Amino acid sequence: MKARIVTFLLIILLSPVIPAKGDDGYRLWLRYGRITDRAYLRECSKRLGSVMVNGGSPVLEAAYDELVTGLEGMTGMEIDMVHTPGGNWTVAAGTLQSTPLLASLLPDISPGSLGEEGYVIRTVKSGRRSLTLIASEGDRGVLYGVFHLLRLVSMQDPLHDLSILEKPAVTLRLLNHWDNLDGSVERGYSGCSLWNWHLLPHYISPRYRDYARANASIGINGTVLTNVNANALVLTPRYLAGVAAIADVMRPYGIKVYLTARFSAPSEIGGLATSDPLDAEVINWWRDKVTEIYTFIPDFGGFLVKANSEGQPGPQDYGRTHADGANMLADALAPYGGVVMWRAFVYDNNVPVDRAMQAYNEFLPSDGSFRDNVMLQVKNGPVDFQPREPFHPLFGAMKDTPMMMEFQITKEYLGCATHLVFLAPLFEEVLRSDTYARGPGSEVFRVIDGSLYGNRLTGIAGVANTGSDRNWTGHLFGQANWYAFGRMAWQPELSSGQVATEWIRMTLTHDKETEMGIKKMMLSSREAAVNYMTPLGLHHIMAEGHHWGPGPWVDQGRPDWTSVYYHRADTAGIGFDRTREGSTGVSQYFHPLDGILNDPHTCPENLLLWFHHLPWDYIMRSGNTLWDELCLKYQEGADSVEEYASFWETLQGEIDDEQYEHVRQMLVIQHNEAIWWKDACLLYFQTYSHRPFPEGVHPPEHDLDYYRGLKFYYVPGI
Ligand code: GCV
Repeated sequence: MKARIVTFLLIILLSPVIPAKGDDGYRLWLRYGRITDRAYLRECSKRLGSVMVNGGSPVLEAAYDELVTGLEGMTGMEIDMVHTPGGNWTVAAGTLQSTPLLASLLPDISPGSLGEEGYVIRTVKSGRRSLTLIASEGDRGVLYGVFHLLRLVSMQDPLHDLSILEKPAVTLRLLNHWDNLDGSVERGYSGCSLWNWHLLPHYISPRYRDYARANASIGINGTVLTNVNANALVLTPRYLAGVAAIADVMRPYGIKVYLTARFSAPSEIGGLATSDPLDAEVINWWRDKVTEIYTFIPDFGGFLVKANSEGQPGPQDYGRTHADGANMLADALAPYGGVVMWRAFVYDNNVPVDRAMQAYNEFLPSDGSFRDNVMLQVKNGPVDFQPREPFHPLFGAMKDTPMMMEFQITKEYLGCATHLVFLAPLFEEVLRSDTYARGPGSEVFRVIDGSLYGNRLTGIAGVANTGSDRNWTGHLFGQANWYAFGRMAWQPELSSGQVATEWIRMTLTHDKETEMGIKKMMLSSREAAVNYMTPLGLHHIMAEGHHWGPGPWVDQGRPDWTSVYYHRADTAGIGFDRTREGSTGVSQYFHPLDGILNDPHTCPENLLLWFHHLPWDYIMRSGNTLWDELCLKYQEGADSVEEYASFWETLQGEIDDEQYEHVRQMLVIQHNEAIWWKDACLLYFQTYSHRPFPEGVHPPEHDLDYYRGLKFYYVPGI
């Protein structure tokens, strides 16, 4: 013991006072870098030096392993592992059932109050000893509690008088990978897929475990491994063996695997003449297939399905409804406890109705006709992950169907991985929007957590931004979006500011001033991107196909895939009229929101052109004309990025060199692209407004033909 104390003191004395250099970002927010604050280290040594472990399940083993690795990494102490309750320990982590001592020290925690995933972290006195307890009713809760304690240490938060009780607000917290079996990732900007199907199941990349650890640390408990534009081959034994191998790595971290089900699989790989969901042979095929899947993966989570959407097969190919299709799969999964997540992302250019209204029209009549193990997975907005959209009107409208939120963490429409855009403000804005479905206070997060209509099944999904890049997400700040998604899936009421603070301290710095500057940049970055891409409610004006860069002039091909369909600019004005006199889109929202949106004077200005077509000289609340305001917003967006780049340059020497240089270069690219967006869009819209740019707007470098003529090949993510 004496030797250990001496070693510890030596480590404290010899600890470097500046952070290590050359961080390639692989460790994400789980860096567990050495703490240099000596007072805090003394506190750690007093409170966290020896851990009582009890219980040997794989999940608990993973929890203890993480606790010891994390604490040893951050403090330099060698952590004592005590195996008997009577020993001289200071931290105990376990379930209330398997560790009676914990239950006796926490008498107020009644059975059933924490559940499998909830936990308490509490400081208690036992004689003269001060103990830190982490307890749950399930192994996964212990794991989450351990990660919470490690977060506190990593943030150097106080460790005394802890009294924390946490339970996830949402049951299924999933990443959706749009990863293809050939290793490419649809809308992926961080390298190739994490899943190496060529080597699976025989080679298990160490990344799989680190991916699982990262997800568990933020409460993610499921992963859909494959693209919604599905390949039926993943349901064949060759691939199922690989899925099982991944599931084995995920299991100790409380993560279930799910797959996308290609609706035409019975015909494609089953040799059947049809994939009609009401056909007896098809029903049997899926039953047998599901049974086979569970022999490979006994805790398989279920299927995510994109059907009759953007060319994917589905029940409507056979004259059946979405409910027929979803229920058939749900019946096959039900005996095993599996779920179906049926996507509501459906629209058809042959339907002469505003695309933003089609999913609502399609699904509302089927409310209540889905099996109990079906959830409807709905994108946050009614078009497609635009920089800003109103919330999807299906939230609140489907009273008898569990609704699952789908956010996009990968930045398909937000500058790919190149732009620094912190998405927590977007998530927060959507989750806190009031649907008014049951009067004021019917926020979207209450639909998602099931409290609005008392749904038993609840879920939230994020389209992943991970890939084979060494730092996982391409841009270092992309990690913050993965982090934010997990934290807000666990607790949808969490604020963007809280999430940003956590991520910055765990990933970049503990210096207060640096932290505040980075936080300010992160919290304003989504609005900046909206401003230089699609201000005032504009949407879907990006280049076609790859979706990178501006393309307001796109007018060829499927009308609902063009830009002119959405901005509707003409000499009279700009914007999509979704009022009661227009497409009537506003009427899909509850009262009084429908009326608020219907009137341009009450409609939030950041959604004005989503709901209204207005003249160029329409007077905005600022007193500017619409044209001038539009121009100034574009300029403001580009200026914000210039400020980020200048601010970042002041951080040289304050944060890790490698991280500094990586972000510095990315911000230069982002600034150039922000100017590109501004110039291309303003020159194009000027051909309709016939007005000069107001004072303060920098003149474009090139003419419109130049921007229209730019061609790009091999943009990633297609
Ligand atoms: C996976 C958009 C994207 C597609 C994506 C689709 C979807 O259309 O551009 O790449 O397909 O959404 O969410 O299904």
